[in-house]
Amino acid sequence: MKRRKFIQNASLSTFGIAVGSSVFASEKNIFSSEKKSPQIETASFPLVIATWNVNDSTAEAWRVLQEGKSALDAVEKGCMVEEANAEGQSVGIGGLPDRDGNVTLDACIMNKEGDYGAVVYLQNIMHPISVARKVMEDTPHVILAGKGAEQFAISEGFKPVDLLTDASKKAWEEWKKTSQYKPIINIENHDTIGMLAIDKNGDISGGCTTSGLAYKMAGRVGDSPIIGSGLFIDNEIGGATATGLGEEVLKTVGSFLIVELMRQGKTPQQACEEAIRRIIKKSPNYKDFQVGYIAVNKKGETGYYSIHDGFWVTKYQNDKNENFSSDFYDKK
Ligand code: SD4
Repeated sequence: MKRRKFIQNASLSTFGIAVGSSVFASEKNIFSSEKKSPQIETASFPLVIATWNVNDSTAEAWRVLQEGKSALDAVEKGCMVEEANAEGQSVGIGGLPDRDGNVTLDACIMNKEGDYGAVVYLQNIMHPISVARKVMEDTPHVILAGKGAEQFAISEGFKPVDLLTDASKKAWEEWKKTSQYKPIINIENHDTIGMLAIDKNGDISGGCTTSGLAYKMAGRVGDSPIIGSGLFIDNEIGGATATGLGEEVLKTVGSFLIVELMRQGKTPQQACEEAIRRIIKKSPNYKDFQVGYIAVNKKGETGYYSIHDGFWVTKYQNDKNENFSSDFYDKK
């Protein structure tokens, strides 16, 4: 079943809870429908955790980690799987376009040294995560935007491609009939892939890649490529990444907040919950939008939390690639 479809169809599952200083999560493997023991200690690495049901991506990242490569290599390769998946309508090729019919991509990557690279409003390039890595490693800058980012990518050997697939074009044409812009919880394209990995040396890196909100205004950039908002890594402490309505994540600098809360002693779960509460406090209209966070600390403990039901994460750890339904704030 396609991921988006699955998210829409997913029935209520069991939900994660944080206990003491370790994170335990109740879980359900959606692909085998096998029920697991409700409380499983999650700390250990290497590990990969990503937003949404992206088992192929986490499997690729895991494969890279098993070769002994770095967490940075793992998140890049893992994110690339979704970027190349033309059926995924929120990342890379096949992403839903902006109001004018242009597919514009945002991505960023952070390594264990705290270096960061990003591309925003990138068009015609299939792998923004790799371009972001090149920005980080091969330029004196941290963010390249639009035409400049595209020219840089081409100069680095990336091939231009048409990112608008027939399916996404059709969806956009359908949308144009009403041109109503209203984010719909869990359906309005909340499939951005944010990925965190810890390699065998215990070093942490992260990546985040998206086509942003469907039918956004031309020129709109979300949280995903912005350091501290869509992603933040501090190799001494841990990492966090976000999905959902980017404007809300940006206003609360969510991923940085989570890492700082972990620095102060909170578990990844507690930190994700606090970051969601900050959004709730600020935005009385939180019922109308979704945000989900995932986090990992240096020990390999993980956490995830969202405003509403319907947020899923994928984790590859201890040789198991599994999907987890996130606990959430709005219990009605
Ligand atoms: C954005 N946070 O551009 C992204 C959207 C998202 O799945 O998460 N989509 O605001």
